[in-house]
Amino acid sequence: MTITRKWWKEEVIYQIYPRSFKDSNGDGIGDIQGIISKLDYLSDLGIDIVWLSPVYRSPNDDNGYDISDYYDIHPEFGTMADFDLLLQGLHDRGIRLLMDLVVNHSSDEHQWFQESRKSRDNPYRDFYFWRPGKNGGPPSNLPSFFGGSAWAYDELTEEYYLHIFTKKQPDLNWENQKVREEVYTIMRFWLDKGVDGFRMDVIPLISKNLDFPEVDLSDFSSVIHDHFSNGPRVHEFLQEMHREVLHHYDCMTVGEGPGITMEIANDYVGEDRKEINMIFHLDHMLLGYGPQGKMDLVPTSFTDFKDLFSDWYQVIGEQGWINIFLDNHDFARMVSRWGDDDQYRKQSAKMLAILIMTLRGTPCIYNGSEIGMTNVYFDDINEYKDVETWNFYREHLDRGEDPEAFLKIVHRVGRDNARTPMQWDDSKHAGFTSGQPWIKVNPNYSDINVEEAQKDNDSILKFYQHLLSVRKAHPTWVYGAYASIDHGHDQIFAYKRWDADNTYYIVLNFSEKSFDYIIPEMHTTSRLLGNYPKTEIEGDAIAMKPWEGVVFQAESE
Ligand code: ISL
Ligand code: CA
Repeated sequence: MTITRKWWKEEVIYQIYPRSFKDSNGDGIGDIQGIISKLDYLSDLGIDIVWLSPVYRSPNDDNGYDISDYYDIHPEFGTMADFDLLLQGLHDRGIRLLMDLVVNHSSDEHQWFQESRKSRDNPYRDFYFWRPGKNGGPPSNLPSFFGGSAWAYDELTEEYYLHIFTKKQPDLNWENQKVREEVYTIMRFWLDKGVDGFRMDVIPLISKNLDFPEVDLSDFSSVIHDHFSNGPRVHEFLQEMHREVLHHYDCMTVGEGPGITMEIANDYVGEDRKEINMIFHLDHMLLGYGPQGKMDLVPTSFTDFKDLFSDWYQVIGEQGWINIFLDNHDFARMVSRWGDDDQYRKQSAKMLAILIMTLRGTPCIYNGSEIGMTNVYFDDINEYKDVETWNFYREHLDRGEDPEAFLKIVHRVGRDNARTPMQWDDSKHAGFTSGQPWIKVNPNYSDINVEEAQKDNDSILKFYQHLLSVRKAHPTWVYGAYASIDHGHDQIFAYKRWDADNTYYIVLNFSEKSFDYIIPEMHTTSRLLGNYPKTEIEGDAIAMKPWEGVVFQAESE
């Protein structure tokens, strides 16, 4: 079998978090007109596809991942006319647009839920999961992702409804065919407008185990695997969605979600499955999260990190497809997490960019990481806005634990690390807004910003531009085979990508150490690119510099 060629395997995605990208009217909130004002920036960067985090009408409990009207634009972001202009502006530049499809749950302010809660016999009752309580408490001990119970009591009808995320994100009942039809109608509406596909939020969660049994709370990740994800009808639903909607359009789909493990990934993305095209699996992103999740960090090793990339490559094979990414709006900034956000920020951000662009999978760049934006280290909890951070904070205080210790964890894993405003220049609030930003700008904006990066030929931004254009000219990076080299090495991540015509050796130093390194089994090569002006080679050995990353191309043998 050979890999089928598809545009969505070759192109590069750029994720925009609209609230924090660019504010056009001074209210401190990024908006669609703001994005429109930066279209040439996106085009110059060389990306091919924009994934837009939700811009639908929303009470904004979870920054737009709680939708109250799937056919309307949130007034803070603009109007449908603005949206149409954005879509046109992107298409004019040859850039595609992916919408974020958040249909595991809606907002509790969605009209469906407003009806549903009215009475036990309301026609919309079965759009959600309502259950009677048990022994004076919730129907089961199922925990929510963001702390507390996944069940909320509604006095009006004296029953509980299910919410895997916040109370304001009730889970939609996909067992109900009317719900599925509503979702398909929403999808057609956006595809008919001309959008090019969807990123599907927590897609493995849409089918539930209807028994809602008691669960073992000592290990949250097994609750995800055993109870939230990959429910009994998930593949049936996705195949129906494909048949009813996707199949009729030239579009792409990427499923996000906790619980899609490598053992079952091809059930979602295998070509013969007719479900979705690719997934954002979270294995490397959840690395180091302990039994109680992200607030319970445990040590991991560099080999664990490398193993994941190699193992995923093996299991996906030529059947399916995945995304390659190191950050998004739910996690730390990649340079802070896997690189060095201090002395070697530039080198390590570029080295990580090489990794993203040279593994097999569709790369995704999160806005701001192309200029090496870092985590934010606020020392006052009140500067944080994320509902997840606040829910965990309250629980932490309830347990009588130290608030300072909590802040330290947030500095590492808080989602707001990735949600501070995009840093455009060194003017007040980084040129993001002329008003007061909804969340504080990272104080390092005077050094780290787009304007600065555009002036500096050696910037991270320029390096991304270069890498993206090189990737376009080297299809082996897209389709070629992969093999890890010297896998046990403590600092080096080295691998080979090849096909019948070309071979590349990629060698990445994940440390600030300098040392001589010989790439085992490397044949005659020339250096194609790297994150230092030049790579020092003596005999067979490379004098690796801190966080150095190099791509060698084998000369034809
Ligand atoms: O953020 C996480 C952990 O802190 C992830 O586990 C995250 O909850 C999970 O990947 C689901 O994320 C998606 O759905 C959520 C939303 O809050 C996230 O922003 C979104 O990416 C609920 O819609
Ligand atoms: Ca605005």
